[in-house]
Amino acid sequence: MRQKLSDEAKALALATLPNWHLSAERDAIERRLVLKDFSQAFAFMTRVAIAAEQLDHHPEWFNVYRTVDILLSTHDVDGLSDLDIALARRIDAFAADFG
Ligand code: HBI
Repeated sequence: MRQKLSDEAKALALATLPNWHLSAERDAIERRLVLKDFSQAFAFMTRVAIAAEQLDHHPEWFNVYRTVDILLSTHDVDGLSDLDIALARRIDAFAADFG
């Protein structure tokens, strides 16, 4: 069973995820990415989708043209879990590939 992250664990994790911030509305983390164009944004999203399937953990996201807004939270615990942190790290690695 997934465990919900404590406030301390959240703070420690976020200290290592400088591109992410806590959502104002939910127990979640958010990041906005702006890619070079729509094609790059969709290619990025495709890589994230494959990682999400591998982790069996999926983002809540919104894409308009070259911008991708991502929110990560764990439905099963109605909050943040270590899977959100793991997926955030994978997302940051993909983002770095797109420059
Ligand atoms: N993705 N963000 C998120 N949160 C979940 O709880 C979750 C998921 N993807 C798949 C998944 N849970 C399944 O493991 C469960 O719905 C069975």
